[in-house]
Amino acid sequence: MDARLEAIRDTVLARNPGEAEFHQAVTEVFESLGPVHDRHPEFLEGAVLERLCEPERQIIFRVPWADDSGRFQINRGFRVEFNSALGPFKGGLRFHPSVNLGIVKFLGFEQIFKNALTGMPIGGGKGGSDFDPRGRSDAEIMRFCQAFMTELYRHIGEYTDVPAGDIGVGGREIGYLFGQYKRITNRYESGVLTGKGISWGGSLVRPEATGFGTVIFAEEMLKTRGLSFDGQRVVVSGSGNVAINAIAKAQALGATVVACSDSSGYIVDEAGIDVDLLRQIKEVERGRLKEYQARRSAVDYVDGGSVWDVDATVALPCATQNEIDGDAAARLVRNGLLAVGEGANMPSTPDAVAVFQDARILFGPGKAANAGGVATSALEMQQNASRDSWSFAHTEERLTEIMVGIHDRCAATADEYGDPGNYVLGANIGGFVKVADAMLAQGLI
Ligand code: NDP
Ligand code: 2IT
Repeated sequence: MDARLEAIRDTVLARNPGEAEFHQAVTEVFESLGPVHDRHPEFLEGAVLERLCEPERQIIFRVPWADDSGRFQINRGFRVEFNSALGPFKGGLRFHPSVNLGIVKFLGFEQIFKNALTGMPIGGGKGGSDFDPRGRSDAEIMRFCQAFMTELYRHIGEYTDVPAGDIGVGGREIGYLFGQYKRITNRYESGVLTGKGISWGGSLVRPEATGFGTVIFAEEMLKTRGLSFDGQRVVVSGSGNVAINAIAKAQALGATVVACSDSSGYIVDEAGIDVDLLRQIKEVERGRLKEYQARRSAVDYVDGGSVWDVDATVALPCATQNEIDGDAAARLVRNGLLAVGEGANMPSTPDAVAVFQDARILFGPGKAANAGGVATSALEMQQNASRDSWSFAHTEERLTEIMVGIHDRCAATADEYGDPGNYVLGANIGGFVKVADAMLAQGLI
């Protein structure tokens, strides 16, 4: 890392002790930015990096709610409003027991660059709670969401901060959150949340957008080597929103997706995953992946273990951060891997990224490859602002244009900085320069 940037990075780490994932995300971005600072001394003079690493505002709050037996439960809520240079803070809410400030800050930090890469007018933020939705009734989920919004509402708004979903937060939760926001504020402010239902201000394609977008991005990478998804053997991790839609799109493009996972285990279905069955189990019944095996022939279920033990030519990690380590990456590379498209945020450890890059694997980092979700959220905001709703075909066309655009910008930036094919460099520099220019133009804020 460039020595000037390393000194700034060390200060950031010392000021935010114990926030391991935030440290990892900051370090990874800084490693790309040395050459930009050679060309743009004004960024150092303007203390852009120091400002970027300090969120504009961080909100931590108590979320008190009552479970079905009447017992009082207390969770912790977070919203980190990281950077509003390009637009209102924008980013998802994660409900998962692992959520803490360091995780919310890593996600919010990544979101700044991701949102910049989309070319849409959105700043970066993220939030969530250590609430565990697993095993909770619908009524408990509703009461939790209402309690969460009872504090969050005062900090958000269509021109201020626009949350959406992430792990553990999908259409059901956004519905309860929106209902409570409307009740408290007495305003039908559609643009305050994205990922809404279609009949009340949502956008077609938003549910599919992240998974579809990741595959579109990976397809563009494959094209640079004269390849495509057609005929590829694909492994996807996770079996949530991003994973299911990535599987559907990859198979629509002619690939066979042979495996996917949840936090308990993974399935291997050599005939190609039956997406309708997977949706039925995960989205309709809210069941566990294990149930897939009993309902289809010739399927292996491996309890525990890592889905990255399954060979693939294309890997699409769509579960969570740091799920592929250096050893898993090396094994995949030895066994014929061509490309990785990160549907999740930061799923590859720094060691894994190094293995992929050293082996010249096509590697699409999350902040570029999974930007289709937030980009389509921005399309939802556009539709809300104009009180319009677009067709599936039109919205999907916009998503495709945006993903191809992000791919091409990352590739062009990597070329410009002398490291062709390095999408990590391209995404970090491309996102950073846009935000940095806007921050300088807006003065010392
Ligand atoms: P979901 O809650 O719909 O699904 C998450 C999936 O990942 C589940 O299968 C879950 O398994 C698995 N998973 C979650 N945490 C862990 C863990 N600690 N260990 C192993 N498996 C885990 O979330 P999404 O599909 O929305 O999100 C997946 C990833 O994509 C996240 O990294 C998210 O930040 C990222 N992302 C999401 C976007 C969106 O639009 N939703 C946009 C861009 C990125 P289990 O059910 O067993 O917990
Ligand atoms: O990580 C992400 O980009 C998301 N969870 C989606 C954010 C959004 O505002 O749609």
